[in-house]
Amino acid sequence: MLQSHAVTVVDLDILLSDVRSPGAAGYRALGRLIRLVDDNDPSAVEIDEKVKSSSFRAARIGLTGPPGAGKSSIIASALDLVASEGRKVGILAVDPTSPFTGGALLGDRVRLKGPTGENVFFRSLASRGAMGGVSRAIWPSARLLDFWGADIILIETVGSGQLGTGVADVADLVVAVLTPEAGDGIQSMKAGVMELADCFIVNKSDRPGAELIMKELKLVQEEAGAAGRSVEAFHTSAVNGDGIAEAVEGVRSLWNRLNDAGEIDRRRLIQVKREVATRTEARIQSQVIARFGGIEDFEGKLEECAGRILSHESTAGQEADGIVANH
Ligand SMILES: Nc1nc2c(ncn2[C@@H]2O[C@H](COP(=O)(O)OP(=O)(O)OP(=O)(O)O)[C@@H](O)[C@H]2O)c(=O)[nH]1
Ligand SMILES: [Mg+2]
Repeated sequence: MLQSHAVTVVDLDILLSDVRSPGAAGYRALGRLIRLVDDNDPSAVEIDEKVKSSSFRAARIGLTGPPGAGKSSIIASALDLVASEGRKVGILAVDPTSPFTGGALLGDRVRLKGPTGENVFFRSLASRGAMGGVSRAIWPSARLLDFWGADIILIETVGSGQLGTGVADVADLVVAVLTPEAGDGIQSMKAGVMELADCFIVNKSDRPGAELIMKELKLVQEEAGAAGRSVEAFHTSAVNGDGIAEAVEGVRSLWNRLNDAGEIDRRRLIQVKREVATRTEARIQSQVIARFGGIEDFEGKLEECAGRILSHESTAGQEADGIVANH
């Protein structure tokens, strides 16, 4: 039997008012609403409509970097500071795939937090292959966190050689997390880092090689400086909390500086444009698929196209034009 997540209008209103209530009930309601938007449930459009007036309240900070760099550990360590100030923190982790912890580390820490747990909401989302490592659901999920009353939204994404480009489409500010082990990698990352990272955290500074990578970062900073951008770097050791307070303070004042300069507003304009463009593409794609009678028939059509292309009768561009013209 098909399982439906459909929620009636009345249920939605109850859920939304529960989100604003303190403690476990609010947490549970928020979790249910995020699941609905993540599943692209028919109610997702209405949920978004009902929470739109509180969007963009919280500062959105993206953390990206190679698998195992310590992104989750840094967040867990920073939570001790931020949540204890009575601020509400929402965390969205996209594809937490740590070979060490399978992404469980942060979820476990948040669950273990006890009373501060009420100020911290954690949720992982699958990227589903969308836009360079972030899920489309991340935008409405962030708006639900705004509605819940988050002061800060942390978005963790894995970035490989080039940084996870998608994170800049949802975050106001991007923090690149590196480790001493990344030594050789930094040259190859440079192009992506230059464009995307607002600041660096060199984590695992308890390990050998931290000095070397800081030196390499100096070069990156100088180049950025020549291009009129300043890129700060912090040393941390997330396992023992060293440098975390400085990094938190640094990121906080950077966000404030960007905000004062009108840069956060400018970036949010870009984020919203990206969301509309991404949603438009998805809409058109699903209309095309529906026009062909569903995903299986569309796959059949693609197979026909592939046959013609491989036998040199047509090109991929011509086939795509044909599909859209038929649409
Ligand atoms: N020595 C040392 N180990 C650390 C430090 N920070 C994190 N680790 C360890 O590195 C491993 C990976 O940490 P995570 O926080 O899961 O890394 P991540 O970047 O979130 O990993 P993914 O989500 O898979 O991309 C864990 O075993 C941590 O205990 C650090 O500062 N020093
Ligand atoms: Mg992680």
